[in-house]
Amino acid sequence: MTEEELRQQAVEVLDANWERDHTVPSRALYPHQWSWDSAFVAVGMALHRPERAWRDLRSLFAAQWYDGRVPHIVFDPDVSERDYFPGPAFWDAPASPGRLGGLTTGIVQPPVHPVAARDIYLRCLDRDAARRELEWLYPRLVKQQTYLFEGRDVAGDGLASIVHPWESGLDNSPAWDSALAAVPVDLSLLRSHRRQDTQVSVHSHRPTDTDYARYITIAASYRDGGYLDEGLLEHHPFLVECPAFNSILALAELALADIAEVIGADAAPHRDRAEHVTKVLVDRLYDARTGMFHARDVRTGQLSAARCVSGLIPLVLPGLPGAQRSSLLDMARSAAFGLGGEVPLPSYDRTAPDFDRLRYWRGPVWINVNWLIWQGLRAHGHDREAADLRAAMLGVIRRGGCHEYFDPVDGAGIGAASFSWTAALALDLMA
Ligand code: 2M8
Repeated sequence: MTEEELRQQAVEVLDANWERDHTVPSRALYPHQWSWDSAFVAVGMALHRPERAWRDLRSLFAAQWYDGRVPHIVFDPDVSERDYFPGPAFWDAPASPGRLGGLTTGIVQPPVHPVAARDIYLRCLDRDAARRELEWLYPRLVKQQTYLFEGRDVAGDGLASIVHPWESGLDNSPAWDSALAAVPVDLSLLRSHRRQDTQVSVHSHRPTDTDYARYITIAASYRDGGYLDEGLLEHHPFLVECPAFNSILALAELALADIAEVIGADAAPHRDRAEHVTKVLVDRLYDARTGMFHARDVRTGQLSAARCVSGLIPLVLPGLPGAQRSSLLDMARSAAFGLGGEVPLPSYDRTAPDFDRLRYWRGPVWINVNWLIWQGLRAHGHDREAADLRAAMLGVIRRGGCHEYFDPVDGAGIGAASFSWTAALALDLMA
């Protein structure tokens, strides 16, 4: 497939996944609006349909809660409760004044949206119209950051904690295994709630039933506590500081600084916060023994030993100190991740005994995290390796189509076909 044919295919995928005022990640598997998916999608849509890119972000932020959190899913009321589990009835999110509108979950995802908003602006030919979009979004983006910095600083160290693996976007990553081990497994929960994902996707590619039982227990705990963040350390079963989530939090501040400059707001506090988070990330989540970043279980204080792609994402931060930058590059180039090879970086250490080439975030290649690493390589001036990674990403997409993820051994497309962020980021890579 030529680049032009891929561009055409990617546009078709995004057009087919457009629903009224948002893009669904995949028609069959994910029929609602997801938070960080909308941000990645907006980056790619900015090129051919900027009005939809803005609309996607606007519809997501129209469902922002009063406390600033942006829900990880905004449910489409026209989609049956049976078509995605857990749906709105399970989440039972509080009605106004808890949230502004729409049926939503009560958990969040990484705040990629400021990066998307800045990138759409830069690509829009009508700068006045784009500035008005930024003026609408900016206070809402800031409110999301404030929620994460204040509501979610569970450890009091300046990093945001996730309260559920789904908040990372890297659902069944081995990064959570040790923290999840403390969460009881009640498989009877899956008898009362039917998983829908395994009806439309291959079961052996998806998180296990044990994972799902734990996901339900953790989500129910947060829901039953009224989605309040006070006192989480005393009673919530899962609290983790994720290096990818916090890197994106800092990156969001850098994008907000750029946006602030466009709309005449003060950029300096954003740059200061980005610098501070970068420093705390290094102090708290970097392990000199492995030369990469690891997730911290806030309940025990322990760093996970797993070497996951999330531990390389701090590379996206331009202010990362030289020592960490070079050790992350060494790790990325090593046999564990294989930067420079034909296939992009896997989600988990290829040399680990439990590396699983097919199971979701436990081995397969994902385009969104590779896109972040590609941004990092460029930010640090590694243009040749950035070009190699770009070629590897486009290579698997051209051979396999706009799949959700790819086999890290042979590059075959797996997971949902016609997946939105793969299509959108392919467009961005070819821009
Ligand atoms: C996956 O997560 C959802 C739950 O949020 C699921 O498995 O049902 C993840 O890959 C996540 O990162 C993504 O945002 C979502 C929709 O594409 O799917």
